[in-house]
Amino acid sequence: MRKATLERATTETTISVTVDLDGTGTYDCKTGVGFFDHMLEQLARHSLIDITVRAEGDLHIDDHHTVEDTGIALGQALTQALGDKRGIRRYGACLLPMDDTLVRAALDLSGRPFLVWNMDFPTAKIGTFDTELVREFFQALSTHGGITLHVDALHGINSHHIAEAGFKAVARALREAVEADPRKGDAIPSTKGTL
Ligand SMILES: [Mn+2]
Repeated sequence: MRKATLERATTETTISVTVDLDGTGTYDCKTGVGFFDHMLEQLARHSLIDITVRAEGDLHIDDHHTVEDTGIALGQALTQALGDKRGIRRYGACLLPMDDTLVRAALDLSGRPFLVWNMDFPTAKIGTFDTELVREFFQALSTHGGITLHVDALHGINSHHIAEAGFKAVARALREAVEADPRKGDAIPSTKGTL
């Protein structure tokens, strides 16, 4: 069963995350940050990974710790659920349009965290949400999920669309990468024999 449940508590946040890589994209995400919940729901829906998140963070300061630590916990849960990565496709990519916006995501479940981030937001905020936190989330996900992740906005004039297309593009790429490749059987998809 490619599932994981993880609890993470610090002085700043208390987070529990459950993922099921072989899900149907169901979600139940409550972080206290409305826009972020909306983004996590996109991540689940379009990756077909079932995701449950409960986060209680120091929102009286700002959303930063809650968003970053949720990325850490989700990354750790992904790593745990993937195990030794036997039989997966490993790579995924997606070119995702959303109205004015076009985002490209490409990723490798390499075990080597690396983020290449080329997303410019025309506004500093989406409602009350700081747009710079989108990068913070994906940096944490990449680091703790062992993901080489490239995300580029090729076009985009609306910050909500750019953020949402980013989450959807990564979700679609993730869906492909975690999927079983029927031609691979039980093989680990690396000539090194380990990922
Ligand atoms: Mn939206």
